[in-house]
Amino acid sequence: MSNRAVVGILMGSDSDWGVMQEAGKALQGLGIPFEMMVTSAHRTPEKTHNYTHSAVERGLKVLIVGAGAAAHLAGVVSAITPLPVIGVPLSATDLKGMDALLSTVQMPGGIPVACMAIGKAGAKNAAIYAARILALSDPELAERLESYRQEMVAAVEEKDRALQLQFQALQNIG
Ligand code: RP5
Repeated sequence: MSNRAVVGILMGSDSDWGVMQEAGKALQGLGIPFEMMVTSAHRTPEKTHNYTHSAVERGLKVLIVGAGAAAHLAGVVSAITPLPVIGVPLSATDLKGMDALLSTVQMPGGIPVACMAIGKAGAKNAAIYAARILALSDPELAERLESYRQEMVAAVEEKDRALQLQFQALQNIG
């Protein structure tokens, strides 16, 4: 894979970065070149339109879009581009992300947004989902994704081994 960005991470505000960096970390770990930008559907509509219109010709393949509150950014981006758009609803108001979740997930027919979970898990999964899309035409990336899955399996097995030791110790006390 060249160093040219194939994933664009957009977020509605710099206040989203604490969560959206999870997407960046996951892409980095999988060796996927990406770029990122703050742009808002409401506050900077022209910047959002210009970036999204040029996404395909600049070589981007997937867009990850995080926003909180009345989160229209992912939907607006999907309305402009033919690229797959993955939305990450973020907690930014007293509604703790439920507002953004409903705004992101309830897209009208014809303009899809693949909506992830609210918050950090959603940001991380957005990156892995993007990787799965890219892996359809990149066998080496598919192998790295499989290694990632195996690492998770090993980590869970390790946790279970530790739990079984504690369980045995508990029984011995009884
Ligand atoms: C949304 O409004 C942003 O995505 C952010 O989650 C939220 C609050 O933005 P700031 O007021 O912190 O800039 O558009």
